[in-house]
Amino acid sequence: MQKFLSIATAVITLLIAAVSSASAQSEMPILTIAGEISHPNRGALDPFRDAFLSHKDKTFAKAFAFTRSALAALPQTKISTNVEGWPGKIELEGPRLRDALGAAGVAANATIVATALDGYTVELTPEARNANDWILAIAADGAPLSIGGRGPVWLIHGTDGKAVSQEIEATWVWALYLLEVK
Ligand SMILES: Nc1nc2c(c(=O)[nH]1)N[C@H]1C(S)=C(S)[C@@H](COP(=O)(O)O)O[C@H]1N2
Ligand SMILES: [Mo]
Repeated sequence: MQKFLSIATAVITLLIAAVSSASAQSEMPILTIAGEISHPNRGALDPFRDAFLSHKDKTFAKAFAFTRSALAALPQTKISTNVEGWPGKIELEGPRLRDALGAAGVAANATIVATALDGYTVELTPEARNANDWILAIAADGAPLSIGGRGPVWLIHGTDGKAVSQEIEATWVWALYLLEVK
């Protein structure tokens, strides 16, 4: 009986280990926070595995890679915004930029460069970050953002449904995949 129990315990332990290592590898990261961070969850850029980043001449010694579930596990905020030329008001949902940066251990006085898949970049100073309630939207009107759409992540802030200037609109980054901490 005792032998059976210890074998059963060993099997369960192995299963748990298999499931947890599978879940650690089963979902792709969609947003990387790279550079001067104090809570990295991955190491330096690997030119082979990180081919896209490498092709874009990025380098970093450490980073925090967020899967969509990890972003969805942070407290979620909804904002609404409306821009001329859009079909109407849209509601965006995701974690606060502040919370994601906090999880990665980004200093409050750091400047951040946000880069999208199409190469569009926006620099966010601490002042710009604090001036608005920025979110890392992962869904719009209840539907997940997609790659090929405005995903994987849309860096944006609310405007209380009011119209915004082109200047403000230009600071919102859709197709975001990289935040570099300077
Ligand atoms: N990835 C990405 N984000 C972007 C842009 C872009 O070209 N690529 N253009 C910016 C500018 S200049 C504006 S005005 C708005 C454009 O939003 P639109 O796609 O609805 O025109 O997104 C901003 N975010
Ligand atoms: Mo624009």
